[in-house]
Amino acid sequence: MNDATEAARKLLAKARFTISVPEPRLLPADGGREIAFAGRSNAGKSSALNLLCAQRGLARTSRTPGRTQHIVVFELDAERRLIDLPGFGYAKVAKSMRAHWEDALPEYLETRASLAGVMLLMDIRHPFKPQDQALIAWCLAAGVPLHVLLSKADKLGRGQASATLHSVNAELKRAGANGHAQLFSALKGDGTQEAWRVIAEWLELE
Ligand SMILES: Nc1nc2c(ncn2[C@@H]2O[C@H](COP(=O)(O)OP(=O)(O)OP(=O)(O)O)[C@@H](O)[C@H]2O)c(=O)[nH]1
Ligand SMILES: [Mg+2]
Repeated sequence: MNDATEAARKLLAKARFTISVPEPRLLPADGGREIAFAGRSNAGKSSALNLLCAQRGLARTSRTPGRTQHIVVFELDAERRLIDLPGFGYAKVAKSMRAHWEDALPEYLETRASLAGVMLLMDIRHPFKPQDQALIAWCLAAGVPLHVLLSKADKLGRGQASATLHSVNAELKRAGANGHAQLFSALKGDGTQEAWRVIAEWLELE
């Protein structure tokens, strides 16, 4: 583990629930640096946050998709935050709320000055759903760095997982995305080092 990775591991262990808000305009003041965890409902955003912060009960996880319907803020220190975004693409969430979020998300990506990067969670078995592609395009348009965690990598064999990683990275490159993908398993604890390295860079930890 290099120094930056270790600094990220230590800082994330200090993550504390701060506030949960229904829309971006109610977020804490737009200063310092924050990283948002985005992805389809059930992709594993909250599980990834819990693993990376080494705190089982930090973000609520569920077998029921659409659990996190608010924007949840976790403070790391006075200047740095992690954000658990509502999952997109969950059909059973009220239509009004879904439509609202579809407008609010690109606006958040475009206007949030403190947003240092987006961690996009994609289930390795179902990458690049239309909402993922939209998010990748919005990040690109807004100039926000992106890093993809291919979640639930434990669900595939090694060969299949690395073949998927390869093709996802080729697709990201083709799309001109400002970032690349890695394998991740919240269940097995795989992929933390690589994710912490990216987080350290985005949060400017030395
Ligand atoms: N096998 C396996 N299951 C996982 C992994 N990550 C998450 N899960 C499971 O997938 C389900 C959804 O995980 P969450 O972390 O709640 O997903 P989410 O993206 O936060 O979902 P929403 O809040 O509904 O948008 C839970 O049952 C998790 O236990 C993983 O790496 N491997
Ligand atoms: Mg969640």
